[in-house]
Formats: sequence, C-alpha cells, structure tokens
Amino acid sequence: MTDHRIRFLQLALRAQALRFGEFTLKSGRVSPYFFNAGLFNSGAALAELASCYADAIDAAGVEFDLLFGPAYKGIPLATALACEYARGGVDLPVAFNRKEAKAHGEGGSLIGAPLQGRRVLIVDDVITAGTAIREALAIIAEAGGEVAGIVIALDRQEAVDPGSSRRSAAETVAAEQGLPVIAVATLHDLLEFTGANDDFAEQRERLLAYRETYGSLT
Ligand code: OMP
Repeated sequence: MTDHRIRFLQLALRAQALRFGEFTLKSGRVSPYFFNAGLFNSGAALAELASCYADAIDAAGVEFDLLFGPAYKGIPLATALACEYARGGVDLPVAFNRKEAKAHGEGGSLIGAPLQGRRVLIVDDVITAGTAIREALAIIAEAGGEVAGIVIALDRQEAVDPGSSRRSAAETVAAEQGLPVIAVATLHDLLEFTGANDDFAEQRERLLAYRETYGSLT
C-alpha cells in the first residue's frame, strides 16, 4: 500500500473519523464502519489530511486549476488542500457552495473564485452511492466550470445495484462523466490495512461480510 493510504487510515482512526460499529447510511444500508470527515476537527488533523489528498492527486496525475468543496463537508477539505498547495508554492483558486441560496447581499449559492472556464477538481469526503457527487457536478456545470476530476478521502466501493451489475458508484460516475475519481483510500485498502493488524480481526470479518452483500465486484 502506498504511504498516503496508510497515513490516511492511521490518521482517520486516530481522529476517530473512521469508526467500527453499526451505522445506518443515507442509503439505508447498515454498515459495520462509518467515516465522519467532520472529526478532522483541528488544524493539525486537517493539514495532515490535506497532505494525504495532495499525494493521492499527485499519484493520479490529474490536471486542474481550481478546487471546489461541496457544502458542507467538502468546504474545509478544499480549503485545507488549497493551503497545502500554497505551502508547496502553487496558489490555486478555491470555491464552494452554500446549501441555501441567498437573495440578499452578494446573492447566489457560490462563494469564492469564479468557476467559469476553469478546470475544476471536486474535493469531497466519501462516496457511497454517488448522490452527493452528482449534485456537485450539476452545480459546477451550471456555473460554467469544466470538471477535471473528483477526489475523495474514502471510496466505500459499494455497488449501485447489488442485484445486478455490481459496479461501484465511483466507477459509474467515472464512466458516465468520463472523469477520474481519485480516492485517498478505498474499502479494499481498509481491508488490507486491517488484515495486517490482528487487533482488527473481528472488524475485518464484518467488513468482509458487508462487502459480500453490498460491495462492487469491480
Ligand atoms: P453518497 O451521496 O451516497 O455517495 O454518500 C455520501 C454521503 O454519505 C456523505 O456525504 C455523508 O453524508 C454520508 N456518509 C458518510 O459521511 N460516511 C460514510 O461512511 C457513509 C455515508 C453514507 O451515508 O453512505
């Protein structure tokens, strides 16, 4: 496993952003693990997380010129990543949306750098069924941006429709849109990580059973 994957999983466990137990997802599926990016709630944790994102993006070799963080969880992620790039000497524009459109003041639902004509990298937390990512794609298209790719911390690698094709949501979005979907780590990486540590033997069994039911086969 590449270094950024291990660093990310260790950080996520330390911050308790990655937890094992029983969690009901947006999809109604009951999962033995949950990733809550809101628990990267200090400057040091966000800075370390941003450096994991930057390494994953680097490894994927995607070209872009603006970072977009979808409300709400993507906002601190895109911002921290922009700061990480600035530390490396690359000053990138950053933008995000608000969920409630505002009719007064500056108005609209977009904040930050203009998206028009820019190659936009969407920075979000997690992909399960791809609903959140599709919303972000629509917002960017409406604002005249061109989506260059999507980066997420965790790809849960779940099948959109476990009854039929069992293609993952990330792969479905990538194929439909012709876009790279880059994950810092995937369920596959989490299984490898937990497999290398006996302390996680029980949790790993539950992850495997969950993947059997809902996981993608690709
Ligand atoms: P999709 O829109 O189905 O891709 O799921 C992404 C959203 O699911 C996230 O923005 C969260 O609201 C939520 N979520 C997590 O935050 N962490 C998880 O581990 C799983 C989910 C989820 O509900 O699937």
